[in-house]
Amino acid sequence: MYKIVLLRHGESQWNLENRFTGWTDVDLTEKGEAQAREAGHVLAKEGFRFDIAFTSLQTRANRTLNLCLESMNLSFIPVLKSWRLNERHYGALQGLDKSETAAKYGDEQVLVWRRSYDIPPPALELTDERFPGNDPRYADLPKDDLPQTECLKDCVARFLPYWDMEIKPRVAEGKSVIIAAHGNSLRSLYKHLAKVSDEDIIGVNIPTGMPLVFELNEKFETEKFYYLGDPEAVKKAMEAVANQGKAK
Ligand code: DG2
Repeated sequence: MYKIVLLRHGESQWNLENRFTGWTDVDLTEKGEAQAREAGHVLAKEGFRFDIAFTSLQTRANRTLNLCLESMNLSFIPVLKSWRLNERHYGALQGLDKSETAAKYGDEQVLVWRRSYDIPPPALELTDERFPGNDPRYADLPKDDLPQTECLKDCVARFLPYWDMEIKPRVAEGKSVIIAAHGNSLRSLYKHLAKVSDEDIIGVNIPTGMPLVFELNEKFETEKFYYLGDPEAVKKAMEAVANQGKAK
């Protein structure tokens, strides 16, 4: 039996401001930092101990991981970072207020952009300063891998090879793994591990800073999955995420 932990970063500045973030590199709020430390405390209390960690190339996930590991006295473990764990690219929506966008285009349209499996938000122009090709951290990526927008299907397509090639083999050799990433990049892995259909993934919302444990058998099939922490608080946090895309 293998156990892996998925952790969405703590509240970011743009989560607080309710803006579409995607590949925009925003930092954690103070509340987000506290959530990250608290996640570490909860994990330690539940007896978790990690051998290796994986995260994106984005500050909010990197810092969440560091703060979480620090509060577990595990700052020394190896951390592997990849753009493949980055948040789904939100295209031309990046920077816009989610509620204002819903007021302008309708709740239904925003739900499609946020949660549909295969309909991407409007794409960025290559000349747009938000295009990842303008960010030196992605300088080594092949041009074709640099997104102008992504739907969840695109995110699954880039995340799963990394899961198969880098993360899964470590788990199989007995390493205890934590993955600190983002709402939608983690929904990609969630969909795969929990075998969620393209239709049902629309209803899955992952809250910030709450450790999500997957228990897998030797065939890497999910036996069960659950959040650590108060179930009521988890439920409320999931609903709050769902409601972020509604007009006020
Ligand atoms: C959020 C997710 O990403 O937003 O890109 O706005 O997890 O990095 O804060 P994260 C964003 P929703 O898809 O839940 O609107």
